[in-house]
Amino acid sequence: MLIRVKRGWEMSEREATPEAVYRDRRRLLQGMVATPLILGMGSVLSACDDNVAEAGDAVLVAAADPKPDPSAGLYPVTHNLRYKLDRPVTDEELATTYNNFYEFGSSKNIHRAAQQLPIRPWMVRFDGLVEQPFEMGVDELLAKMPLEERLYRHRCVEAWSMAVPWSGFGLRQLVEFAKPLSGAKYLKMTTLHDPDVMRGQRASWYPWPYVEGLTIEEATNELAFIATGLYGKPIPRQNGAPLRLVTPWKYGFKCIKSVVAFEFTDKRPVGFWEELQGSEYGFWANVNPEVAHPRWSQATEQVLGSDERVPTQLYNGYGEFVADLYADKQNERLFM
Ligand SMILES: Nc1nc2c(c(=O)[nH]1)N[C@H]1C(S)=C(S)[C@@H](COP(=O)(O)O)O[C@H]1N2
Ligand SMILES: [Mo]
Repeated sequence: MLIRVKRGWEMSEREATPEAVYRDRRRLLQGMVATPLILGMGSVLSACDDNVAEAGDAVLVAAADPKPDPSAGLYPVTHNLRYKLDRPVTDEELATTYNNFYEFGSSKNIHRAAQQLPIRPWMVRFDGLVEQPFEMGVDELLAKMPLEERLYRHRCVEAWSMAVPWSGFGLRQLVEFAKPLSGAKYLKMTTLHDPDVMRGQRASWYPWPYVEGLTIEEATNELAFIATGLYGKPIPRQNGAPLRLVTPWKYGFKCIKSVVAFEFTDKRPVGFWEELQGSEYGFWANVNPEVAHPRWSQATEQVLGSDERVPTQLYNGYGEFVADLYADKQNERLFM
């Protein structure tokens, strides 16, 4: 059951100037009274039935949010024009109501449950192979980092994709700030563990907490980004507030949400999905249309908000930035 599906070609004006248009849209949305109009103005829904009821509700959830994000005054931030899209920006309603965040459940429809995530106080730990381990509150960290906005494509290993404006800072800046020792080869990141609010963490067959890792070379590549905002506002809880990794050339499961710890190490970290099912999800997880997942093809992807599939691109189209990282690793399982 679908309410309304727009095709990519109906959105050409947004493709032309995506950032200007989504800002206008947002202004429009803010001036509107909640609900029926929101659906009416072209909320774009995927083929998944259980999402149909959700797009309108998202507005109510935002209004009922008990604690507004104290970092709201930082946004919007300067837009970095270096990173271009080849497709329309995904509708905000869709990108914030169709989520993967297993701490709140295994369906895509977790955005309401995720409003329970306590995003302040939020302490971040920097440890392992660093000059001096330390902890810092997220607002202090935000004040030290150079915030900017970037448009990136996002490709989930499940073969759906979106394109969104993240705000945040380069992971490279955070790495430099942490002062790793020369022996640090990898950066391991860990999500908050709080089964009282993250009910999914009560499911004992998952290896909680969620962790992910990158090599230091990957973490200091210019594309690696820590998102603290989305659509010119603080990043919503369901998208990984208050700190979420974004590595647009890799499958989405690498983009760990709600990070509380950055640990520098000389041992390759085993990620949540790799631990669970290493034959299907590995450490590198670079996007490649020619390397199928054991249970499905990766050749094409479903663009959220459109009923069309488009060809998937090697490194999700970011090869010019990252292909060099892997030149000497051709015997590794780079694309899974
Ligand atoms: N902590 C944590 N991070 C996570 C996940 C998760 O379940 N838990 N899911 C990952 C997957 S599979 C994807 S595709 C993206 C989804 O991000 P989005 O909901 O903002 O689109 O988050 C990633 N980060
Ligand atoms: Mo994903």
